[in-house]
Amino acid sequence: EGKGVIVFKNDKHIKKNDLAQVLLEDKHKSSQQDGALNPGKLPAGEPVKLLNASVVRRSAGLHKVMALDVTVRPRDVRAIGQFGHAAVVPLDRQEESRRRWSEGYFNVFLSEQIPVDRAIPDTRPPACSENLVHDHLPTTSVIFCFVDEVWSTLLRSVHSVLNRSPPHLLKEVLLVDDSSTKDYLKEKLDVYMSQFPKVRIIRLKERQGLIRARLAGAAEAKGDVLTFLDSHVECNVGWLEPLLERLYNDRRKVVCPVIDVISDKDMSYVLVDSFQRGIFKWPLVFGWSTLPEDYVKKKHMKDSDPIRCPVMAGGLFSIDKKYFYELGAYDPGLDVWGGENMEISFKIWMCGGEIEIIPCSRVGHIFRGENPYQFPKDRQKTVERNLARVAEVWLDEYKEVFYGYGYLHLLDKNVIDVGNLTAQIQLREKLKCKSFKWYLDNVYPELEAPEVKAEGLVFNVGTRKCLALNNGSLSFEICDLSKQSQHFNYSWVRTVRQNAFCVAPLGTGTGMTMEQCDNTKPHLRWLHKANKVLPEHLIAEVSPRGMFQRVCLEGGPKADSVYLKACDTSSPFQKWQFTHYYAQ
Ligand code: UD2
Ligand code: MN
Repeated sequence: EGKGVIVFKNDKHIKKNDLAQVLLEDKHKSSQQDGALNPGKLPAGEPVKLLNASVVRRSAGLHKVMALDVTVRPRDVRAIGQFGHAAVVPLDRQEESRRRWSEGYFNVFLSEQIPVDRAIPDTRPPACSENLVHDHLPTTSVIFCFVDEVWSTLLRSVHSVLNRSPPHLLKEVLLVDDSSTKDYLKEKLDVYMSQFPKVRIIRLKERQGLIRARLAGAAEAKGDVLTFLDSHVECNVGWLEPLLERLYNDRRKVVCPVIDVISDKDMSYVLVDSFQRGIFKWPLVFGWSTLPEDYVKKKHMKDSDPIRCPVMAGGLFSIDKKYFYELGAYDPGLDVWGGENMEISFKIWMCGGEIEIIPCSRVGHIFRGENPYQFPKDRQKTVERNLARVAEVWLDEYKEVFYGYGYLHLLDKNVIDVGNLTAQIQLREKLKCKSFKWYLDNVYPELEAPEVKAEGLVFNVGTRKCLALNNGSLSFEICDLSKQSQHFNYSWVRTVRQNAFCVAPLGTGTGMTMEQCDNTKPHLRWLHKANKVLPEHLIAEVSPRGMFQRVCLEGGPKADSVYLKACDTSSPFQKWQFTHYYAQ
């Protein structure tokens, strides 16, 4: 005992082990110097316990996660929303509360009534408070980007970080103002924040969007780790150390807290279900999904264990600063909002890193139905363009799945300009990142991602023959699976393809030709539904008599020919079947 010895009292984690003592070299030097609470401090005379080596990787410098929370015993216990309880709008203020909803697309009125440093329930799994972390963890810069954020939520976000982070680990709080238009976010904010030496405000002269705003924050950051947060959050007790601990043990891990829910309606702080991970569905739509029960069982997972995530939600995560730049940070060509979570997630996994949710770290977030700020350009077009950039750089052949699931129109060069991708593609090469197929097979095998919609022989019901490509021209042959000339793909972008060549119509009543495939050419697209095959660019064609007339692909009953003819549902010569269908 004495110098360099730390005592753990009532430590369940340690009690499990026969060896119940631990020696620490450098007893919380930094935390004491910084005036932080000393978690290991105990009344004199307690027995010294030793930790088993299997519990402590390094024999020294551990302490129990700090339960720093100056708000546990709040000054104003009767304030509304206190302890994360639901708040109620008085009858005579309901009209006002409704009116002010659109200031932030949540209950701005209630948010204003709730203390900026309210207490919230500790939603961590019970085991978390017993976990050990290293004394000398890397420091972090916490970066909040915001544009026209509501005053009360911005303040509550900052207070929650200041109140619940060990001071020696919190290098600074960077507020990146992405050219807000609201007056209160100017001088008033400067004055308010000047009471906190750790808070710095960075003002962007022009609206950059959250992606480039984060890059601006990162460029200014002095901490070892970057921790990004949305500007309407509440960090919970003990939120920071588990994140930093995980990075400290492996700097290629990118870690996210569990995102608890702050109700947009009554501002209550709500715990979310365990074992949730971030996933996406086509076309790159983020979502949450519960880990399959048998997976949890097989891996003997506890609710406090880190959860591997195919993609992160985007807003709240910690990453080693050097590693962030090694990965090439974000694609700076992404605008305003959206898609950057996909970009960084694919990049991390495919280029050697990992994404995890750390259940012992909890941060509440107000999920809002609408963005409470203006988009400089059309919102939908902005998000689509960002996603298309991500698809073009990271998805390899699977980008067709993305486009096929609802973004086909983006392939038309006149519709969207995704901008220059050279730097991003070069980065991927430089980092020697793995393929998207590798990512699907290894990180997200649950996702259904057939490369094509259908493939095999193209059988015509009327002729009972199959399409064949010989010397550049199409004809019918007796079906024969062993002949490669009879194998075609029906792709996600709806081309009928053999190798690099795609079936193209010459025009109504005429035959077919083969063209070099080019996904940007609408006339190479075929709608294949209910056995019919229709040339898409002719679907809306109007006949000379002004009648809406559809044309279908037909197989010649006598001659070995394929041509377009007015659709006739009863004709077997217009019925086509591929050997295998993977998706509709
Ligand atoms: C989610 C993420 C968000 C981001 C977004 C996709 C969470 C909790 N949130 O949407 O961080 O990844 O998906 O892009 O995972 N902002 C700016 N400039 C802008 C637009 C927004 O600074 O031009 C700020 C905004 O004030 C906020 C943050 O960026 O603090 C995220 O925006 P959001 O809250 O509207 O995004 P959210 O939560 O809907
Ligand atoms: Mn948000």
